[in-house]
Amino acid sequence: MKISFLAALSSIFLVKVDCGILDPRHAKRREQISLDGLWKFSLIDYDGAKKSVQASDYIDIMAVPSSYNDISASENVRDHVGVVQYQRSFVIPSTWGSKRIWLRFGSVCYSAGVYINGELALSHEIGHLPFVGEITSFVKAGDVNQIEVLVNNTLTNDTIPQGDVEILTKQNYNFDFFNYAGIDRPVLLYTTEDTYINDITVQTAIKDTSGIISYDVVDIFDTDGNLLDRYELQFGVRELSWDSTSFKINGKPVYLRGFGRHEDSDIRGKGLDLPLILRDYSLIKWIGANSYRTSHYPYAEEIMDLADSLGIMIIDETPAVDTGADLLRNHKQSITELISRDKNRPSVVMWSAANEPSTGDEASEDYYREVIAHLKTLDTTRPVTIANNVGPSADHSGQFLDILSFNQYNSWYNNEGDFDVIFTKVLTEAEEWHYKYNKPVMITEYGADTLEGYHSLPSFIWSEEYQNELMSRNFEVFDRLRAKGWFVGEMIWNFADFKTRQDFKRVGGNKKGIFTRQRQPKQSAHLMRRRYWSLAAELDNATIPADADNYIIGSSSRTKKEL
Ligand code: BDP
Repeated sequence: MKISFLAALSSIFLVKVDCGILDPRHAKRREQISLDGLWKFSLIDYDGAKKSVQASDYIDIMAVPSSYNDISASENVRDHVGVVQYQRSFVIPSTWGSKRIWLRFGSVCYSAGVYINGELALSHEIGHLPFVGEITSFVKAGDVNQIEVLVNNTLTNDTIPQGDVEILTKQNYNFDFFNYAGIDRPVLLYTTEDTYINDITVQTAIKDTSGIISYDVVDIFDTDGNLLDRYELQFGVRELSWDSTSFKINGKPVYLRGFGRHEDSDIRGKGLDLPLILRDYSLIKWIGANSYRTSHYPYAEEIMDLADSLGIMIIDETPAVDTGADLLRNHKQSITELISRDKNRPSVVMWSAANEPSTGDEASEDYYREVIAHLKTLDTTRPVTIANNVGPSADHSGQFLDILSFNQYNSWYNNEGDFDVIFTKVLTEAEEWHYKYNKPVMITEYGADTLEGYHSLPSFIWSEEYQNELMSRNFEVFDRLRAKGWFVGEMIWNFADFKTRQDFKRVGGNKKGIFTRQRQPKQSAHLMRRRYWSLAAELDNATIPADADNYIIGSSSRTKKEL
């Protein structure tokens, strides 16, 4: 098949698909076939021809789910700009002949055109979000079928996030994480009857000591009483509220202690990796955090399911990172798809409409009025924020938000080596946000790049000691702010080191993690563990784990019996 690069670039795949949509794995009457595994893979040149496969270049097989960039040994694959093609065959059982057949992708980055037996069946743009479509008329039941997926990673001024293509082989972007691409999340075929459950909305509240659950769909039966579809939805009973000084869950003020994170790891990039996900949650529990932000895009449904069941609070962010005020259509669409996917999740306690957008521009006032109004038409039960790096005096977005979040990199991108600036700068900015808009405030990013194993006394930039000192100076001002009664959370940048584009400022990626990319602790993780558990003890009555502090002299958090 010959593919027009320009057609793919402008995403003119015209087939409508449902977005958001219930995850079929929780449906109890549907048959399912996973298409995860090894697919044939090729790069498509900008003129539409398949690139020739050199033996030394790459293998023409790709794992699904995974990002394709770091699997191959070739920079042609890693740095490819434009379209790649995935192909495989699958068998539809003959028993599916009487059913409706659907195909669902957890996420394809950035846009996808899906061909079944040579015909365009589905298309979608915007990465990190699921899409599904009916393919009954495209497949042959009881026979072998072919699927091809064209994936385009090109970012332009209209995509979310934005980028620009300098020449046809060079993609530029400003955001600070590698532009991984591919079929990053699972691919599933499944069946329904003619009548099926398309959507469910559950809302919960607390009245006195009772939980109230409202929902608008149950099982579906035909006229003879046969069960046609059943969906089991995990939900939690809780009520969120907020005012000018606090953010509350079930009437109790919450203080968020967590991280900004990334979906990122060696080899698989942003591809779904269940062992990694479990390791991350194990570390989040170990360190005593209660929350994180899905910086800077929606994370896999498997990650969100675990947050729901493990009781971790999420600030759920759209893919608008470092964006200008000129991509309204896609920005609103990403919010629609994100909320339809995550609206029933108890873990999601706040929406983040963007990270570090240009809210200092005058045009951003009308832009964010419209973006937030759109978000509020979809959900009013959760507060909305933006992680801002434009100071409050220049900002035009705070008037539309419920909670004000800011990112500040003192003693890193300014005043290197001088920790004394931290206290005043953080205090001043937080107060300015609060007094300008009379709303609760939190910090969503602060931190320092740190090379694990590099030690320096006195502390020196990039050393483990420097990261610790910078954190500890921030903790001091956070505590002063907490005492003011309207500071509702702290999130360090970042949970773990992660890959970025090639850049002289980055040594093997962004190293602001308190864990390494392999998910081992830097010295700072132990410091953070003592802080987060101390906050948990003070605010939530939690018991600090016995091993949070080593015994030194005279006192210990271990009980006498253990000693
Ligand atoms: C912030 C961005 C984040 C970057 C971080 C950094 O929100 O994506 O990775 O800076 O520079 O401005 O480490």
